[in-house]
Amino acid sequence: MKITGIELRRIAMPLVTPFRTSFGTETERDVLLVRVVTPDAEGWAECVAMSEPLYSPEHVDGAAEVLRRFLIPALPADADAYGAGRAMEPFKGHRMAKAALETAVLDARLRAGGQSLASFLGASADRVPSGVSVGIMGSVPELLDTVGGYLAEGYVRIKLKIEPGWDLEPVGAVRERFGADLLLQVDANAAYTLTDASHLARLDEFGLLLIEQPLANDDMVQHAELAKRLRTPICLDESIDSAAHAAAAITLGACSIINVKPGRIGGYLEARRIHDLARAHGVALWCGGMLETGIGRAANLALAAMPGFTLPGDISASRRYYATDITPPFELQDGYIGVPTGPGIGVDPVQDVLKEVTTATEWIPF
Ligand code: SMG
Ligand code: MG
Repeated sequence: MKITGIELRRIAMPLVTPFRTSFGTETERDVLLVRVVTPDAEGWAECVAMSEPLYSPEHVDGAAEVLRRFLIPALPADADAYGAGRAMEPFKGHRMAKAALETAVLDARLRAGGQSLASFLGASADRVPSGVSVGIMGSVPELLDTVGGYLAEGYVRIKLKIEPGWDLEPVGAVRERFGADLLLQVDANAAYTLTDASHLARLDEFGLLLIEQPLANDDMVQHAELAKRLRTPICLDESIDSAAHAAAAITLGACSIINVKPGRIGGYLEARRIHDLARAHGVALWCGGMLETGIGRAANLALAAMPGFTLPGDISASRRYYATDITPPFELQDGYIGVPTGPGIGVDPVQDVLKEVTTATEWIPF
């Protein structure tokens, strides 16, 4: 069935609590939603680009511009997700924008065919263990309270955001307070350089699952060098833009674990390629998060249910981020979140809520 049009919709979602990382503080998520309309189904996707290019080179206004000016005009009206990928390939970069369009097409096609995204991807689990990412706080007691609260809710793994000046002390305090069995990891969002290697090696004593993206995104060789100097396994996030990057990182020894974010790498088809590659090389995977609404969260749950996703990811319950989500909320049950089973991503926006948070819409007819 031919695509009749595509809607770009901007929504403003206040976070329940500010989220501070080494690159900035988020208080509100400015989200671009893509809705692909065909006569027999509509597909939804969420672009993970943030309002400023601080996590990655993309930002949400730029993603909207690239979609309306280049990607959507290049899309054949009868394209499936593979066709969408091919049509967008000539345009360099802009993987977050591409991922949103490809995923919305994929969702529309899967809904039309009655197949769930989880089944399409080859998911093997019906629920996934849930971790939570904890921002940089004003003090260690505040951090301990926050972590204690999340553990009481049932989260099975804690990730602490770190930066120079907020690393050994908070990590040591969390380890001491919550014990050796706590699954604990850290994420630096590229805040260090290789000259910090001996400092970062002091994290080894805390028995972390991994250290995520300690160095800059293009420091692939430096990460390989750092890996030789740390006992803590290195996980890459910002450095992995594609399956080709994943292959390079694995070959170089730059990481032994990958944080897969479909939005960052251009979509779920590329995520599945990384899954197959990593699995063949014995590299562990987990699914990251970009403070998604229920639309992005639903799709990530399908991915995280694939067999190569062997570590708990950053897919937390909706209420960790939003008081009211635009879909029925995802809830934690014994530390797990259920994988949607309906066609496509398996969830629909709640129209009243969606209307309330919408700041702009744009209809692009085919
Ligand atoms: O969705 O739970 C989430 C956020 C997880 O820490 C998280 N994401 O580098 O992994 C990461 C960050 C990127 C977004 S920070 C605003
Ligand atoms: Mg990260």
